[in-house]
Amino acid sequence: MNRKIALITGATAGIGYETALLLAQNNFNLILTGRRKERLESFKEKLESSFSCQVLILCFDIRIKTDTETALNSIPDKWRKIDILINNAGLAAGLAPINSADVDDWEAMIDTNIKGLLYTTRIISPWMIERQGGHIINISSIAGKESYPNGSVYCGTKSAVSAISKSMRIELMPFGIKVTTIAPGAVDTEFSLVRFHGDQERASQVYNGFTPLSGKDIAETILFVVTRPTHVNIDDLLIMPTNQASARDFNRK
Ligand code: NDP
Ligand code: 8X3
Repeated sequence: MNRKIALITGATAGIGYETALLLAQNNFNLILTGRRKERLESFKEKLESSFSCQVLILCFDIRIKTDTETALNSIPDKWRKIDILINNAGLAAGLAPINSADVDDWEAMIDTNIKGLLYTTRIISPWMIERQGGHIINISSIAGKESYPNGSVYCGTKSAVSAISKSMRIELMPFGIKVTTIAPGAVDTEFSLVRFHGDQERASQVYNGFTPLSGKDIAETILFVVTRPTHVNIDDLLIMPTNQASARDFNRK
């Protein structure tokens, strides 16, 4: 395989989906993960027929260590030359204060956003070290830079992603491996629908009165980041809608 290989976690929707689409258009082969098997299968078919790239799909729940290990260790040898790992799978669950939030929501966020990212990186990074190269992109959030009320655990997980990412960068630098943290503001994906447990009405209110980022905006940023020359590492990127100036400041019309 002459094309570069990118592994994207959480490619069935939103940022991961749009990034897969754009990387396929730009001559990457892809390893795509997520829990929704039918989406992965139809996406693979679409990408392979539209862009003549090769796509390997892995269906697993990233919260479950053994499932993640089994799926990633099943990657055939010819696919293990992973050039780019995009740790994207993640979620917010609920928006509630510390005294009444649902503990199951907290566990889902911690297990997905922090532990899933760690399980994945623990398996893929040694393969990159062996090849003395690669690029890991960790999707954090504005919520990792600024905590907001009712978001303690989501903000905590994204703050953890940024902190882990900084250590990774230092640890992996001697092996020629790049590490980039990308922190988006509001992106209109399935994110809010998931956060509000399927409440469409509440989810749509999040983006009322301003134009949010799209998954494609983040995909284009990722494409820029992964196509810099070998000596350039984009370390830490905050990307916001024009009408969002902080986690809580929006200019809504
Ligand atoms: P979406 O809900 O649209 O997509 C989330 C993706 O993560 C899906 O492909 C989903 O796949 C996957 N995923 C979630 N939980 C699991 C799990 N347990 N196991 C495997 N895969 C999982 O959201 P976004 O695209 O917006 O989110 C992508 C990342 O961007 C997240 O880390 C999020 O925190 C971050 N982010 C989002 C922002 C936003 O405003 N949208 C802003 C800043 C950061 P499936 O359900 O098939 O398993
Ligand atoms: C998603 C953006 O502001 O809802 O990470 O936390 S926010």
